[in-house]
Amino acid sequence: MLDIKAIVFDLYGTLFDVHSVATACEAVAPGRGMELSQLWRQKQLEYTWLRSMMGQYLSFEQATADALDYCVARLGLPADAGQRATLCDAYLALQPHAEVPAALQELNRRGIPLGILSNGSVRSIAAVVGNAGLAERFRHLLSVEPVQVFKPDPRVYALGEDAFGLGRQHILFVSSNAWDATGAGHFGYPTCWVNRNGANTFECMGSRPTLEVRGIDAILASDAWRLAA
Ligand code: 2OP
Repeated sequence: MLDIKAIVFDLYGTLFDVHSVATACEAVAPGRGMELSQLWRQKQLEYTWLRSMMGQYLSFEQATADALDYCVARLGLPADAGQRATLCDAYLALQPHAEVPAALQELNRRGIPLGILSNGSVRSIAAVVGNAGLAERFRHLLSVEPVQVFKPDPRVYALGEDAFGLGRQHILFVSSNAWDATGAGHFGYPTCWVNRNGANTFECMGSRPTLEVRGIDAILASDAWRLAA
């Protein structure tokens, strides 16, 4: 039985719906808003992986803006600088997934220390969490900025151990991004994959998450671990 003393959440996609920006995308690409949002998210992640491998760190926000420039060109969209800035700003006001606020409140009630560990900058993480009124739910908001490299580099995941002062075996890492849960599991965290879209497979890289759920509320009911502050 795993003795979980803290829970660390990925931000984008896990707690917050990155496709909240699809509405703003629709204004720039009528009828292609979700297509733009999905291509934008994939290219954003690709750019973080490439930047880490190149040893050329820059902010997640810059990677997001660069990815948008790619999408505008790739899809042939007439988006001027102002429209692109408006779209990037939408990433600062993402909606939490429906079950998230109540689940976080219940975890707080049980006294489980919570954190966020994200590729986002310190400023962006604070903006997204603050705009949703959820800042007080977390003991730590952790950005990759101090280590100047993106997930799934192990140096990023180590930030969670350092912040909570706990061994990784006592920290549950929660992500809806299978690649992120794979990286966290490789680092040594027990992992919970939030399979929000009902994907029919996890990553095929030789490991499985400790638990697969459809929403973070299922963390509370799982018998895979004991939750004890
Ligand atoms: C994160 O929040 C990009 O979803 C990833 O770190």
